[in-house]
Amino acid sequence: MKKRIAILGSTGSIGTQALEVISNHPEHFQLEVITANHNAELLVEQAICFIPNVVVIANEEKYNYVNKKLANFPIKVYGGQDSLSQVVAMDSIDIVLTALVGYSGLLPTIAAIKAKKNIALANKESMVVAGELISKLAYEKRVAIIPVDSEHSAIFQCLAGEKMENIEKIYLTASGGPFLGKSKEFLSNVSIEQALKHPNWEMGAKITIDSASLMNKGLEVIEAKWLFGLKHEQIDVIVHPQSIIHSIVQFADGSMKAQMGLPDMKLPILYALTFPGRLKSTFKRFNFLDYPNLTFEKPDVENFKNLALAYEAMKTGGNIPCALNAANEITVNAFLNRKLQFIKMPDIIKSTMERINYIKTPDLSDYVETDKQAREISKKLINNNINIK
Ligand code: MN3
Repeated sequence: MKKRIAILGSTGSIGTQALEVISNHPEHFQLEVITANHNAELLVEQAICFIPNVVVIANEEKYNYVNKKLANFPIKVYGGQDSLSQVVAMDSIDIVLTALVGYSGLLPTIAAIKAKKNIALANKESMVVAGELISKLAYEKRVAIIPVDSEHSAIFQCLAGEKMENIEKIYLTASGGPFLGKSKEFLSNVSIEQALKHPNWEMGAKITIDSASLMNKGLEVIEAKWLFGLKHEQIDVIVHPQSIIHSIVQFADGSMKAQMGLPDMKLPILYALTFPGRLKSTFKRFNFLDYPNLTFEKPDVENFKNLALAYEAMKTGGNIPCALNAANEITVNAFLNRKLQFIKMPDIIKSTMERINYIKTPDLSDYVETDKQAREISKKLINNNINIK
């Protein structure tokens, strides 16, 4: 039986790579649903190529365009953000790949879990914002959340056949991004173009900036806590600039397992879609002699404060990781629009975390409200260009 797949965010970096994976294995996968936020042209192109059952364009202004272009195809077209949460509940879906960017993935992810769909999770922000709620819900509904993030896929693969209580700790590897080893002076003057050049991974703009600021690793620490049910002291980050070891689990007896391979997101995507099985792929194989030196170093949390802020948010818990995420989305956007210096981003995030009302055990409406307020606070801080210590 073919696995029937919904891809939320099919026009992004993960979405397009997932379509590549699916088209390489037509005998195993069937595309049921694709969705996009703004990129109507690419969405139409993908729809004509794959003929899914349903297409959703979240931006309602582009609905007429998509609907007209697909009028002669046996494809249902829906528009609007709310449609995402509805289509994920369709009977004809086995697994939902959540490849949306940022907070926008939260409600559709929750809707998919409520409809008892297994999740291939590529939207780490939904776990950062509401990891406790999502993992509880997934447990109640007996739904598997299979990570697509390469580090978490690595941990997940290392844990096959293991008991969770035997995990001593995990090491999430970090490439260090384009500014690894750079001084504070250098970081004070970096341009958007410099920040968008990642040494190892080809990714969307938001995650590439997050990688440069180490916030991506911070978000991944929180994501790991909820995916694997870990205490914060069990999660460590180690910089590994070659991005060959994707992460490591250390067990109670001291044994360590690592998952390795050339950096290519298609591998964790394929694994998430085939778990617990594996399919043969033609991905380029690793050659040890091309990498005679795999190196490791400590992350620089002095110059890259975002990683420390994420640990702090995780330890405080409640709605603070949600505030961290919202503030980060606003500051990344401001940086990309040349309204905020790269080095100022952690100051805005820290101040937002301090200004938000702390809620220890938030429900979904508290998260929605926290996200809204944190965005307003961050925008104000950026606009006022307040001198923050
Ligand atoms: Mn990652």
